[in-house]
Amino acid sequence: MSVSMNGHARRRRRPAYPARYSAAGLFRRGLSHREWPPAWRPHLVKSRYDVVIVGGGVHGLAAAYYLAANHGITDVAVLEKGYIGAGGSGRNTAILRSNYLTPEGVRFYDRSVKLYQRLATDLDYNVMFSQRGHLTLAHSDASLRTMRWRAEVNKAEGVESEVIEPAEVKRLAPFLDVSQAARYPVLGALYHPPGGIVRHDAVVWGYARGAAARGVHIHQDTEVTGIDVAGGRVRGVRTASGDIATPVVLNATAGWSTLVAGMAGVRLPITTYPLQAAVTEPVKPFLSTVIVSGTLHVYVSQTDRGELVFGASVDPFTSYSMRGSLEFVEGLAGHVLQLMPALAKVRLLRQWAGLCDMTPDFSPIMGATSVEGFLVDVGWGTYGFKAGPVSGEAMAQHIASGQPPGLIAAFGLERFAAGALVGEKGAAAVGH
Ligand code: PYC
Repeated sequence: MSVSMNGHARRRRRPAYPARYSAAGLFRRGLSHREWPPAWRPHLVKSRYDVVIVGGGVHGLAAAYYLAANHGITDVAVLEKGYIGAGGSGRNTAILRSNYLTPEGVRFYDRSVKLYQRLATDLDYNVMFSQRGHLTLAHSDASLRTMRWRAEVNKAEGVESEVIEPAEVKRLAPFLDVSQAARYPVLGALYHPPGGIVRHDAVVWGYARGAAARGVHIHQDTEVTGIDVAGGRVRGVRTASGDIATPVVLNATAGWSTLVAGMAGVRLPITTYPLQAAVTEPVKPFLSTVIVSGTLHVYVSQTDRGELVFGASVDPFTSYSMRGSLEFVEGLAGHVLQLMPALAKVRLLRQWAGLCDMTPDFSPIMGATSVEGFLVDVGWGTYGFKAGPVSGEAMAQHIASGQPPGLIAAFGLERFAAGALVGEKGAAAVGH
């Protein structure tokens, strides 16, 4: 049993998965040539829901899943203007870590890593989380100092991180040039064994399937065009598929978070920048950790298929454009070759961009707003994907209980007026 928004006890629904995924099931379907049923069924948009979530990325879908799974709140619609995972959730470089700088950040992202560790089992969906370790390289005394600081905060919060010497870096990543002859010699690194990579589209589909199995309606191609507010509280949303009455709207968008909040008359201290990434052709496995260099503005990991996935810092201008640029790949290639000269002949396959909503302190904005019933889970900058599970869990708890859980209390919108910022820039994967 759990308690609903209006205080009534509800019985938790057992998930009615369309099909359980298992090795035996795979074998049986292979033999019988029977198709797998769809992961979830489409529904008509209803004229009323208990909760409407704007944004069908990992944050919105995770919130819907935990509302249903943890609190028995299933009369929930997720509205996505494109297809699920079309925004930041499908455009990030799928890196997970919790080696942040502030105690609030470390605790928060550590909970996310823990949820990711059991996500495949919870969702009955293989999200391919590989905890292969995460190395942030230091090329200057100043970055070594910040890494020691991060390592101490991490340890104090029970998160495994330590500063290691160049010889140990070389042992973990033999292809790195750690010689003193390098243009930016490696002086050490912050080593974070729990960090790794996950299959980002699987995370999105797994949450969508799990939420839908518990009664959540997922509406793709359903753009929110307006939010109705009267008497200081939210009343509903308008979409191209019809108006929806609801007492609770969660803005879980990235890139468009200020525009969606603006529909409810809420202003957010956010500016939006494109962040570009690229992937190479597959090569033999040689890189077993995630490597980040803030000085060289590059991070790289190798997928299970052998491709190298690269990213850099955000573009140096605000924009809603999601187009790749030649400047990005030229800069990226130069920096990658300084770190790993052996990659000179590897070809890029594809490049793309996503949108990052940057806040003044590089921490998210989560919780209530001045409009009653209108909540936000926004401002993720370059950290959004890794926070998906914990944000969904926390926002679901907030909606169910009417109070922000302690884990997100520091991330409220009111902190900007109160001057209680949570400075997390020092934990950014690359310079901004
Ligand atoms: O914060 O680890 C990170 C990250 C990687 C890519 C973008 N952000």
